[in-house]
Amino acid sequence: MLEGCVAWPVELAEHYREKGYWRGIDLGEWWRGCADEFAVGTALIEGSRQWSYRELDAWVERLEGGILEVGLEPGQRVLLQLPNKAEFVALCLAFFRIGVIPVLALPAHREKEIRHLAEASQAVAYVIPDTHLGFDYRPMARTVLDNVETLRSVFVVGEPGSFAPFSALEGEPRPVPAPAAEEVAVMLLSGGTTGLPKLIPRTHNDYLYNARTSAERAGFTADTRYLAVLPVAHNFPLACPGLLGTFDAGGAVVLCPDPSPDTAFALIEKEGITVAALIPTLVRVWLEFAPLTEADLSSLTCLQVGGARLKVEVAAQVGEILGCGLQQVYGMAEGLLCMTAPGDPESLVLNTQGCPISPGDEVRVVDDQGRDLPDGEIGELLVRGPYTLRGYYRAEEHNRRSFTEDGFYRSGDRVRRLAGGYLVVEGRDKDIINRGGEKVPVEDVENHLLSHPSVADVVLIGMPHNTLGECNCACVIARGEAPRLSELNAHLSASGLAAYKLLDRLEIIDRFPLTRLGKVNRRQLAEQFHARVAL
Ligand code: OOB
Repeated sequence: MLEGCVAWPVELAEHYREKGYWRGIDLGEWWRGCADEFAVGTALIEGSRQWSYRELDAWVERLEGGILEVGLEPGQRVLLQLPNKAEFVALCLAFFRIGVIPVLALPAHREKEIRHLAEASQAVAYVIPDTHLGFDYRPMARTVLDNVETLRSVFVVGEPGSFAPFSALEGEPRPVPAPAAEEVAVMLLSGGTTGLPKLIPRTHNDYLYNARTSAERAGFTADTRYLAVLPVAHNFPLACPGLLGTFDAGGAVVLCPDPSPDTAFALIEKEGITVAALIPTLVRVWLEFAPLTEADLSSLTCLQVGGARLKVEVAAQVGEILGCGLQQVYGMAEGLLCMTAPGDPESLVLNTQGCPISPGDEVRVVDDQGRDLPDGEIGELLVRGPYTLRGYYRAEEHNRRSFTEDGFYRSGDRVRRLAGGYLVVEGRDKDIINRGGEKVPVEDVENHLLSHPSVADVVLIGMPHNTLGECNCACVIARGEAPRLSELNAHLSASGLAAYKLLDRLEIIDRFPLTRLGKVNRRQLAEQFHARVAL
């Protein structure tokens, strides 16, 4: 396995192979199999562009040729930051086939995150759109290119400016040696509990199993028409079951350029969409607009919801208002996926986040001392299994804290297990704010706020929010005159932070409550302000 990654122990790997979880084929070979089997079926639709499996495969082959011609090699990392465009899909498949490893940045990431990702992955190339949602990625790419030593080239989908156009990655098809199924296929990003995102290496074996098994749990078939609403660089719409799961079943993927109900509802009618995946924040917006739309949403049979806890009251409205089934999805880029199934009793679908998709998933719920708890009690979820990482990329020290000695990943999520294995996510221990599904690492934002001259000290807490679930609230001890919210946000933007990390609220206080050890008592601070909001 790529240096800097942690492989599964030999016996466990053997076990996963024996059980048939790992099929020993790489994602390139898998895709070729899909292209052969579903040949003339529709694979991908983006706006007025459309590809059958065979047509998409022909494009992937041209890209393979071009990628090798520009000198990219198996095992090298390429930072990919594209919105929901067909180029993202074709390029990923071509990279999978060659063994070049895409590092999947989100379109919302800005200079700070991108530089970190390029450095941490030692990326040699960076692929961007020209502009997206009013942001020009090219000046940012210039700064990143100038500052990251390993980075040699930038490719642009759209108007390239001073960089290479995307078409430079297209060439003559040529034979390519297949990567090993045990090798890293893609790097995903962690929500990040300490500062900036960590890189999660996912292998061909494990990611294919992830996509296929979740597609089976969701009942995907060749009739599935999947609408990719969330940014496809995220694990949920990419492989849970998402794009890859839809391809595995021979269905069609429709790329949605933005998640607004206007755009999405029109596409549901036009393309006869059967499944879409959303975060809870968007579910609320869709439920609000569905009664007002003239679009026919009757083709929709299932809405998959995950990324943050879905309130029971909202869950109950999905069937009533959208007239489709609900499937709860509790997942993480690190691996473990839990889902409810289409035929599950309503009480489980509304109240739980499902059960693990694989019999190979070993889930433990433990107390503060790491002792296993009986069903029904709340504790931290630890997990080990055929598609859960064994270590972040090049992060030895962090790995010592994030994994038990016998390789269980400490999720930082607080869950309760019901008899039968269904899980309810009750909260979390880790220092992130789940802002409507987008994960905000508090330490990262705090560090940037500390560099503002009017901030003597700061603690970032998650504040309850009606639509987002949680929002970002900075509790600041001021130095001299108290800073204003707009001033701090301007400072964060100027530092190059993604927009979802900006502050929604600011509270100026005199001192922080402390624990008996003298550390800031974050929980008490949060409770103090939650109580105030509730007043
Ligand atoms: C998904 O992946 P990430 O890596 O962005 O975030 C993972 C974290 C989990 O550890 C948990 O804290 C939270 O997001 N989460 C949920 C949840 N799904 C994720 N919390 C409550 N209820 C849920 N249903 O967010 C992700 C990856 C694959 C599929 C779906 C979501």
